[in-house]
Amino acid sequence: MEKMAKQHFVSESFYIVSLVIQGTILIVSGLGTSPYRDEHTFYAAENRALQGLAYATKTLRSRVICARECSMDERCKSLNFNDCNKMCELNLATRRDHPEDFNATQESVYFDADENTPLYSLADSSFDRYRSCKMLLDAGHRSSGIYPIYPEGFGDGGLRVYCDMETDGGGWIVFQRRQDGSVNFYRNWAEYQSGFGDMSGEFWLGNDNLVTLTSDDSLGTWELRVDLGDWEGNTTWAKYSDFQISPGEYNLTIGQYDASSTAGDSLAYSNGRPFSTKDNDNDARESDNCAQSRHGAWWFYSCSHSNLNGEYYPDEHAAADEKGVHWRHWKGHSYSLKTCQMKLRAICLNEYLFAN
Ligand SMILES: [Ca+2]
Repeated sequence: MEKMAKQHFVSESFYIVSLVIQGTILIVSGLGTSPYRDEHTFYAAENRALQGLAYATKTLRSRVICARECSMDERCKSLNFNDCNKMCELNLATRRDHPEDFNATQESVYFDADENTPLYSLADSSFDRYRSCKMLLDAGHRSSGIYPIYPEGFGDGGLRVYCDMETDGGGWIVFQRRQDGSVNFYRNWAEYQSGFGDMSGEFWLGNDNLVTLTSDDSLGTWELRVDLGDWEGNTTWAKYSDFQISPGEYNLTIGQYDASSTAGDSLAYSNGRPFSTKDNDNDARESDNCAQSRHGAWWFYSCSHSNLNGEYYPDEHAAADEKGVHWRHWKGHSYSLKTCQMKLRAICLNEYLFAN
């Protein structure tokens, strides 16, 4: 009773729905013109899903709207809603019918008409396996460092990653770091594919890992952040929405450049481009192999405005001809940076995408 919210929605069919939410209970009641049952009460089990029994799947903006869909269909016996990707699944059965398919699933909530269902809720902190650095952070892990995560596609072994729990709210999976030149980054396709280096120092997490991570849309979408440092101790950053690396030639996709970024946008020029290494020339310059002439591996076009996998130089002046670790819109193409990190973070789809 302590937390009571009452909302009214008018749908396309003038079906008026009154919703009362009290903790884990959701009451959907139809008024007047509804041809269906007048009132439905749904009970929630947080971090649960009934798997493999959906007859309909749709993207809806909230669990309330998902529950309304269920209440309007005689076939619907229960529902799952993913708070991140806003996926609503209407199920033909309940957890009682199929206890073996009623699983612990982070970011998901399950509803049915059984008042005992809330007893099956799981707290975020009850999971011993987390699917992203962001979920680790939300469960109370606040120190940056190496953690195992278990996203879709990595199986029981999971993936070891370095989580940055401090920068910009934390929850970042770091996938590239340069800081002292201790690791050679002028490497071939197979090495960039599988990754190399030392995760507590300089490293590349691997293109195949980036493909698998960014294809897991149950976590929402991915944002990309680049942190840069010069030889005078100055730092800057750039952030992009909708980061994805595709299978095959590891094409880069980035969405919006965050306008509050301070580094300038030196990656838009590479948007959509395949990855190139010294032994795999996928750039758009016929007479040249950008990865060879720039001593790096990047999403080269003809060639690029950045190359954070370039040659590491002991100071800013040593790099001529774009060979260094550079980000053109901050320091120009012949300034080789002292430090850089590239990281990605899962974010739930923004509410504004679904706003009326
Ligand atoms: Ca070429």
